[in-house]
Amino acid sequence: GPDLRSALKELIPARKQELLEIKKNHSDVKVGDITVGSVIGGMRGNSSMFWQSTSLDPEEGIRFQGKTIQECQALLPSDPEEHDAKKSFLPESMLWLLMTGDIPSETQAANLTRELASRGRTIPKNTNKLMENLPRDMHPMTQLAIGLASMNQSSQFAKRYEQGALSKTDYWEYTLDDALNLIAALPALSGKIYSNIVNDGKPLGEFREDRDWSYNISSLLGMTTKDSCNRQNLSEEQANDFVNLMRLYTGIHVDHEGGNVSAHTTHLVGSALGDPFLSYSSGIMGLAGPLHGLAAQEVVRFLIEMNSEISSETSTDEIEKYLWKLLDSKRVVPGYGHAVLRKPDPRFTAMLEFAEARPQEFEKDKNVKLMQILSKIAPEVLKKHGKTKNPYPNVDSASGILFYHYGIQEMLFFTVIFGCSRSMGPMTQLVWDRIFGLPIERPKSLDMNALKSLCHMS
Ligand code: FCX
Repeated sequence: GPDLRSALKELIPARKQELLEIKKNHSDVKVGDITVGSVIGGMRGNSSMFWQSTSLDPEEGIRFQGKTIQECQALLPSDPEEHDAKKSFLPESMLWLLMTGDIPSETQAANLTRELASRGRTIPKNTNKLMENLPRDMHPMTQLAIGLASMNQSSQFAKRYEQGALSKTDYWEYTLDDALNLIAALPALSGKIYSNIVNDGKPLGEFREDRDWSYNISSLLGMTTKDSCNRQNLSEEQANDFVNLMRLYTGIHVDHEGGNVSAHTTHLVGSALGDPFLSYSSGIMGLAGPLHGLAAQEVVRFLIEMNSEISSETSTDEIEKYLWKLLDSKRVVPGYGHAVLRKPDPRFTAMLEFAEARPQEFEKDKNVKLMQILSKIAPEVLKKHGKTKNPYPNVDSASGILFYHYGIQEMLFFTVIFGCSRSMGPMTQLVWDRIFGLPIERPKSLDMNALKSLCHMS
């Protein structure tokens, strides 16, 4: 089958025609009413963004091109060399689905995997030098944002644009080139950051051009047995499981429709025709916020702390008491609740299933056990408490503690792994932004006088 670029080329005329028709004939159709509450309430419930490849259903959770996580798990190709029955699909397959709306064939997924590995083998010299010289104790997300922003020097889009040599219809091709280089560079960048933090900048593993993106992330974190330092002394099976955890995690964190901070920021910055590197570097800075990508580490701290205060992770009474104490002191239960979702997050369920499929590995881990038990107890307590609109676990409930289990225990680093994954949705959107020729984003803002006058206040 065709490669990604050719597949997109085939799709573009019809899709552009669709949007053109909507724009020409239906621009006056009303989407909804914007309330003052939404203007001062973070634009909640205000449908005002166009986003291609994912959407969030309050009941069902995230859908990738209309498909649930379970459907993706059943349909998307996994690594052909992986013979484990508990394997996860490749994030590369997901990228294909996001970009085209189609399930890739095994060959298409394998080719995209090779393409990313070949693009990611080296990162630009200046970026390397810069990363070498970053203070070892600099926040990992700052390091990632700096690394990505510095790659703007190699942006094909920026270069052609500056030369005035780019026609609007070609924007997307150079954007796609940059986007693929960006995604491909993330294993090396995140590996470099992790080695800065834990190994004084010395490499922890090797990049393999014949392996997949998640394998290379894992290897450069030192987490495979063959091509890395294996600081955690993982067995062959554990290392294999870790790569599968990485594939699962990075396969399902790619996107969460357009309005979340990292996706929206990337789109906004990109709408000023910033290149993919500058755009996603900004998205990464958004992801670094504690109300967004940093939540996973809160959960890990919370589980460890609770375990140190209760006599056993199976003691339901003590867990309930602990939760009430927390709620009575006006604190939140980390890893529970969601701004949009009203059911358990299917991403949480997928991570939980990963642990449940490996009982021997996790049965002695009291933090993972507590996470599992908590997911049954906390919703009941939160329902009784009666405040949160969604008493169920969100994705952050499970992800960090699984990484922690295998030995990635530098909590600030979790969000870097999130950042590797989250590149895929916003980069897909940026390519389509260029295909559609979407304009610069420029919502109207209102000052206090405008609000007061709308509310008939003097
Ligand atoms: N524990 C206790 N109280 C909670 C709660 C929780 N986990 N979640 C919500 N509430 C409370 C809110 O604090 C609010 O109380 P208030 O009326 O006194 O201000 C009330 O319930 C209503 O909030 P709600 O509408 O349900 O939730 P929001 O949309 O305002 O906020 C988040 C959503 C996710 C921020 C909220 O549920 C929360 O703080 N959860 C804990 C932190 C967390 O897990 N964050 C990860 C989020 C996520 F997965 C992501 O990355 O996007």
